[in-house]
Amino acid sequence: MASSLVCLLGSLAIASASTVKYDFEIGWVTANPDGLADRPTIGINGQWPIPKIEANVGDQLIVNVLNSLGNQSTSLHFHGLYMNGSTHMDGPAQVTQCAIQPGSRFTYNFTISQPGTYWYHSHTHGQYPDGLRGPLIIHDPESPFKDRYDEEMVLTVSDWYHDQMPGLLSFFISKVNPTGAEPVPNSALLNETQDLRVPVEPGKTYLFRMINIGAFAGQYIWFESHNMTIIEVDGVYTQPAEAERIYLSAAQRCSFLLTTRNDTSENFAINANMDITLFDQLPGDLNWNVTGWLVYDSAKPLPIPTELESDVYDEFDDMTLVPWDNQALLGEPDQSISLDVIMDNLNDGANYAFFNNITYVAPKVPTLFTVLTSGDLVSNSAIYGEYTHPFVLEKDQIVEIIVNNIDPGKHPFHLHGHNFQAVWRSEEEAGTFQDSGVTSDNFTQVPMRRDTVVLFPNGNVVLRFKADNPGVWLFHCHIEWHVQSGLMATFVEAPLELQQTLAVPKDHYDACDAGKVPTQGNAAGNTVNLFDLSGQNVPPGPLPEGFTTRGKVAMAFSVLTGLIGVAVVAWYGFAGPAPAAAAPAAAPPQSVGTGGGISHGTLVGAGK
Ligand SMILES: *[C@@H]1O[C@H](CO)[C@@H](O)[C@H](O)[C@H]1NC(C)=O
Ligand SMILES: *[C@@H]1O[C@H](CO)[C@@H](O)[C@H](O)[C@H]1NC(C)=O
Ligand SMILES: *[C@@H]1O[C@H](CO)[C@@H](O)[C@H](O)[C@H]1NC(C)=O
Ligand SMILES: *[C@@H]1O[C@H](CO)[C@@H](O)[C@H](O)[C@H]1NC(C)=O
Ligand SMILES: *[C@@H]1O[C@H](CO)[C@@H](O)[C@H](O)[C@H]1NC(C)=O
Ligand SMILES: *[C@@H]1O[C@H](CO)[C@@H](O)[C@H](O)[C@H]1NC(C)=O
Ligand SMILES: *[C@@H]1O[C@H](CO)[C@@H](O)[C@H](O)[C@H]1NC(C)=O
Ligand SMILES: *[C@@H]1O[C@H](CO)[C@@H](O)[C@H](O)[C@H]1NC(C)=O
Ligand SMILES: *[C@@H]1O[C@H](CO)[C@@H](O)[C@H](O)[C@H]1NC(C)=O
Ligand SMILES: [Cu+2]
Repeated sequence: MASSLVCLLGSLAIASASTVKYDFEIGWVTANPDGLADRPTIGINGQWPIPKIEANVGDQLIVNVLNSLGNQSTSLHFHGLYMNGSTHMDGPAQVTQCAIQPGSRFTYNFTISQPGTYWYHSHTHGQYPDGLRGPLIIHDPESPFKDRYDEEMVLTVSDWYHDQMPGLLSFFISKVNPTGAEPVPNSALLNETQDLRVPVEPGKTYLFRMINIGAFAGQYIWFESHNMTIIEVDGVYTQPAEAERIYLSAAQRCSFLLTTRNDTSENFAINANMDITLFDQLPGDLNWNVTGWLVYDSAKPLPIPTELESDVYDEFDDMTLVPWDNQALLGEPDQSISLDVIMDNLNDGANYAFFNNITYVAPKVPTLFTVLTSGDLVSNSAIYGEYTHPFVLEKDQIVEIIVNNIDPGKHPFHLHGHNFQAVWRSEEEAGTFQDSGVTSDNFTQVPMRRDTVVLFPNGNVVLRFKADNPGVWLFHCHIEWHVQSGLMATFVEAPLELQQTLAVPKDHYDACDAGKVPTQGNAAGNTVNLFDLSGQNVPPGPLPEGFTTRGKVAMAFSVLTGLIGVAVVAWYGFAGPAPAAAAPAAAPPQSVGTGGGISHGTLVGAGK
């Protein structure tokens, strides 16, 4: 790994902030982490898994990227970092930068102001599940827990597909998949392998930094005969909390202390089990669990995991965590944004994800460049286009986001540029927040904070944060399928201040030139009348009035499925270009879910 540490200890009086530099050549390698299939995988400097990034609080991080993929553009997002003063380094393509074209170089350069457990991944066209995902650890010499452990370990969980994302996505968002059934992973991985042995010594305390770097599956994680003492979630220190089992959704992190036993007579299984309630169908050959081991004595056997006595996992409830700093509930919001999560079909027959009635479509001009070139109109949300779903936040407002899940699936919601207070989370099936009768009197007075929170099926969450970080920040579900099907909104925070203070380096403009992406004007690239959105990128049109909604399509398909006795995921062909003429047609099984899999849940295809 080509990384170097350059100490910039200029003056003796200044704390030892360093510049940490990584040179990353992103390219294709072959990997086979589950031993089942070699596949082209996106690596760095010829390696996969990709390197761990490490720095200290206060350091300046420089990541020089060379895109050697040849056939795909890319970008890097440093998940959970505030990017305070450096929103242009946040990574999402067409939001804060243009994608890095094949053969091009691009430098990420920013200062890190926060300690904790993070990760970095591609934020371009659903690419990270193809391998471009790795840990990012910010060490803290001042950690309140620094005297509580002997050693630290980084441990990831993830899911793995044998097929590449471009092909999976063109199936997922298409008329042959009208219920929007997500491709089911082929395997679960622990630290990107299925053969993880963690050597431990007796009578020691370890700090484990666990990260779910997967695309889709949440995972239940536990260490047999050992408890965990949670001390950090998503970069926020917590009051120590004991847990037997935790749940990490895609993108969540958790650090915990684990004290080893005093004797070395046995080794113990580490379990990471994918949450199969997320899957519409369960392929018969899927092993959705992965096992690793705490190895006290390598001469002793590695035990097989103990089966749970019931199918209830009873994981630790992260809403009960109390931040170490005891930050109180933020006051009544200056701006409250209510987002209803809906899945529905558009007139191309494919299934999309919506916040309210909008499915995200990237603008022609990256939103940040619209901020920088829109003069006096910068605070008018209309210029950012309808389908980026923009919300302009004023400097230092208290912002509240209410998310109502009008969908029977779990969704892990992530906010860029901040962590938020999770002030309320309902149980499953509670309906919308507005109809539930819950008020701010019910909110947690010292709320748990993190940057990714799980919203339960047909439930709701209420989040609050202070708009003290000028930038363009996405709010989205972190299931990569749902990112691609549009479950995303754009927060344009303190844009006037941004316009006045931000200097974007030349290589960012070069990336746009190389990709022929305009850097001026509104979302449609219009520079004269910024309210003229003609030519903006749009989603497919709505289904014709009176035409079957997704629910009806799903129901019809379920009935059909029942009749023909095939419990595979939806295959459905529209008879012609006019959806009104739709007629269900049998189609061959897809490559991801092997045909003949066990039907999981009540109605195949009805739930999503
Ligand atoms: C890109 O290149 C990789 C590695 O050669 C190949 O496996 C993959 O199919 C290509 N993808 C596309 C979309 O052309
Ligand atoms: C990184 O940014 C700082 C200013 O924030 C600048 O002084 C420095 O030259 C930049 N380094 C690189 C390698 O771009
Ligand atoms: C997991 O992988 C990381 C590299 O990404 C490595 O630093 C770490 O030591 C591994 N963890 C264990 C417990 O082996
Ligand atoms: C873990 O915690 C649970 C509940 O607090 C307790 O019942 C159990 O004995 C603990 N197990 C170990 C190995 O400490
Ligand atoms: C290990 O031994 C120490 C010192 O005798 C004791 O305090 C501790 O409780 C023991 N730990 C376990 C898990 O038995
Ligand atoms: C995964 O683990 C759970 C919990 O122990 C168990 O019920 C299930 O049968 C396991 N699945 C497989 C495929 O081994
Ligand atoms: C969403 O609804 C609002 C208000 O009803 C309407 O103004 C807007 O055009 C709709 N947007 C889309 C994408 O349909
Ligand atoms: C909300 O608070 C009210 C008043 O304290 C209480 O009666 C009600 O049960 C709470 N609702 C929920 C869902 O906890
Ligand atoms: C960003 O920096 C400003 C100025 O130092 C500070 O007031 C603000 O709290 C920071 N925001 C975040 C999210 O760290
Ligand atoms: Cu989702």
